[in-house]
Amino acid sequence: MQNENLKNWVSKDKLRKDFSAAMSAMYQNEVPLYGTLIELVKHANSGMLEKHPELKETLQQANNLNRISEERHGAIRLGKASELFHIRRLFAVIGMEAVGYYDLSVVGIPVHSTAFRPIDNHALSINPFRVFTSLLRMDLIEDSELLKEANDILINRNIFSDSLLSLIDLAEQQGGLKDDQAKNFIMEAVDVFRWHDEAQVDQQTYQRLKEAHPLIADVVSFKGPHINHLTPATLDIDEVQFSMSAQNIDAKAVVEGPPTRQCPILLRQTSFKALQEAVKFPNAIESENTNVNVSDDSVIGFHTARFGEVEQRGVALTKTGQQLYDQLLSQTRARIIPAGDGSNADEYVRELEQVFINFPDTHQALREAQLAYYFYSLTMDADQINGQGKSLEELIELGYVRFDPIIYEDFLPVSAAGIFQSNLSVGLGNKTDSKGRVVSCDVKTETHQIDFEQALGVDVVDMYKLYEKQQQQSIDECLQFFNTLHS
Ligand code: OOG
Ligand code: NI
Repeated sequence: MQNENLKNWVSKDKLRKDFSAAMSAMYQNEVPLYGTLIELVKHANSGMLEKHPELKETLQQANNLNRISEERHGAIRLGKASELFHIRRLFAVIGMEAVGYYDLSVVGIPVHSTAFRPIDNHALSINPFRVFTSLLRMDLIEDSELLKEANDILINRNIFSDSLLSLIDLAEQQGGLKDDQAKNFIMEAVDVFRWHDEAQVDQQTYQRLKEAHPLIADVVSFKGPHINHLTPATLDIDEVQFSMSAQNIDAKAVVEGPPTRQCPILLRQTSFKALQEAVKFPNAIESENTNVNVSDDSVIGFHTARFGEVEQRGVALTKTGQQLYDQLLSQTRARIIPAGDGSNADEYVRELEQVFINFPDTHQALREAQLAYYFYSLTMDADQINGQGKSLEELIELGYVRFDPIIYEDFLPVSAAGIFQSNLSVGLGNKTDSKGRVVSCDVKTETHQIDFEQALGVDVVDMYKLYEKQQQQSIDECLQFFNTLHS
């Protein structure tokens, strides 16, 4: 009976694929410019594959070619611990786990975050959909009256429907969902992230929340955690950045992350800026003591939060590699911080490129210095020799084993802060944010991780362990091949 049931579960990978597609369709509908961005990305990607057959081969070898056109991430912002707890359960149903902890308060943004994503190779190759998920740090609201007000609003907020919570319960109990349950689940889950053009606070409250921080207003004022952007992956981010401005799309002034390189590392990101959207606010005077009927008595205002982003992913770095990256980025930003209006963009890019000359830029050098992770596989010639007893290095030298970059699947706190800031129009270009906190890139991550994990209900997964394991497994498989073939 148990086995019979098992056969009927829709796989988590399929659920994630469907969810990601449904989210993309909803967002293209809500933000049509996102659809334009997808077209630009498709164009840039096919151009790149045509020009660089070797890139195509590399992607194919590491099982990453098919996912390119599907690949995307999104971002949401949550207001309270229980929301994070249930969001974790929701994403688990579609095979996504919380990986990494990012404390963005140290870069001037009052949130801490994780990325929900698939963690094993097979799942990643089918669909790598990720959601960068932030939880508001209410303890950073200094005004105690406003804090109480925000808390009261959030306590009463319920972002999950009862039927969605039941489906999550069911999936946990059964170990999966059947076809019709899966369809309902996707529909209900996507609904959580839908845009609501009616605020749940009056305009005065919205303004006060916004003055405390625009992010607080974005979370507390609305009925749900609207998806604030989706991000297709590109193989040529410079081309997409260029084509956005060629089409008069209001793009972010600089691409976040490392400079353009022969061997892309980590993650580069850019976006078109957030749109100004009309929002209905319930009328303030009446809402003091009555339940206002929003549709009858409302005020139109504006909110700026939703945008479209694009990303280019490169090789994952080891801790040593990440330290070198952090150090070079700090060095650059100690000299120049990109201004929000783009006025020093060229200068910033020149400085960044200059400083990053110190980051090796061939895969051979990156590998030898153990700065990056690689996926090892057999070449076509592998079965023609007796490689028994030979070391990995010898096998590479002889041309029987090849190595290809393991793609970075995670995020970068300083880049994330840059994305937040350019889309909230706060702080960027200053060394301090609106609260006078220093916007630097010396990221310390221990501080509030325990609180975050308590809210989440589990510990976050260590990304380095995942990359390490992936690399080691590929090495073991290669060596095993040579040691069993001729024994
Ligand atoms: C998240 C910003 C961070 C990224 O790609 O680094 C992010 C947000 O705006 O909520 O999505
Ligand atoms: Ni993003």
